[in-house]
Amino acid sequence: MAETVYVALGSNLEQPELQLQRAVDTIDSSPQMTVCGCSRLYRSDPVGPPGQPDYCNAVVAITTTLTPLQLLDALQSIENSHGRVRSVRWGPRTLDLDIILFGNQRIESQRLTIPHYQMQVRNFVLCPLLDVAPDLELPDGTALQAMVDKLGYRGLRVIAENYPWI
Ligand code: ROI
Repeated sequence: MAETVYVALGSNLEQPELQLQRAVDTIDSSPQMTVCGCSRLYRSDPVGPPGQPDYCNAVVAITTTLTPLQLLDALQSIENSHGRVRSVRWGPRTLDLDIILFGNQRIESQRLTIPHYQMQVRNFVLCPLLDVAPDLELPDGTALQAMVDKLGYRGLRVIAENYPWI
């Protein structure tokens, strides 16, 4: 059965806008994933260690018949093919692709926690998610809109309205 999945994208190195654009192009050209919605493109103040460049953030909705772990593998191979090197925790990165919601499932495994464990406190995830899923409720019944109302858009700027962003 195909599930609707939301994936958050982030980059703050090597032309972040281009990194996110190319990542969505790659996801969409994969036979196992179909992009069915795309947020606006945001620039955001870095959360984490200071002194790193601003980020670009976005969220895509996809449908897929892959299992959560198969999807994680597919997204990690896109991260790697885009030159991602995992180094400093919370440090700068070329491309981050995080599964934030997988249908209505809750998953707690060694490799995967869904809903994503920090999405509730990250407006650079929640605000773009609201663009693609304005009526969304989390598996625990919380309305996304209420979470966005709580956090606000502080530190976020919309830099492109519609995909393709560049
Ligand atoms: N900060 C912002 N603004 N956007 C991100 O995508 C992002 N990703 C991260 C950390 C380092 C936590 N900070 C971020 O992984």
